[in-house]
Amino acid sequence: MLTRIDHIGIACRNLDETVEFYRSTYGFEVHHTEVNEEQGVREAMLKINGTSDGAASYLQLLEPIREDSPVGKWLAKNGEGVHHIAFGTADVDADAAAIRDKGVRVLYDEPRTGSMGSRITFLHPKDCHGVLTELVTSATEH
Ligand code: CMX
Ligand code: CO
Repeated sequence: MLTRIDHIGIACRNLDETVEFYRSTYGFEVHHTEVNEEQGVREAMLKINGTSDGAASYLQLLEPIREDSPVGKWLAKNGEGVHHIAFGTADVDADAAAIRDKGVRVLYDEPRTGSMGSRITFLHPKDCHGVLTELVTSATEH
């Protein structure tokens, strides 16, 4: 079951400048940063609020480390902005399988590693009314 908005993914050209915008404009602080080589991004997670199940909601700021990565390609075409939304679930495997059975393309056969040791998969935006949609089980939940 999808129980929360885990994060909103935002594509940016310069992670440090974008982090500073969110800090100075809204007061959001960086909770975690990492490079995810497989996804081709350098990223910062800004924690917005904790939830009762031990997980949380974040903004995920994403700077591409390769032009041919999903975020690099998207930035070249669209410029900076909202890249994807991510729903949180305690069981990404079960939810991905159930959604695949409804005819929506799930991009990975098995969930891959996302921010902070989470397990993630994606639904094709063309099957989701134009929204690239991620499913996340946080490390605290698996
Ligand atoms: N939101 C909405 N539509 C998108 C999109 C996005 N983020 N990215 C691509 N599309 C659309 C394109 O506009 C294009 O539409 P048209 O054919 O109408 O022009 C179509 O999808 C194909 O786009 P493309 O540029 O040719 O890109 P690809 O097909 O090579 O890749 C996708 C698209 C979704 C398969 C790829 O972006 C992907 O695998 N995404 C999942 C991984 C990811 O995004 N990782 C970064 C985030 C990591 C994290 O969150 O931790
Ligand atoms: Co994400």
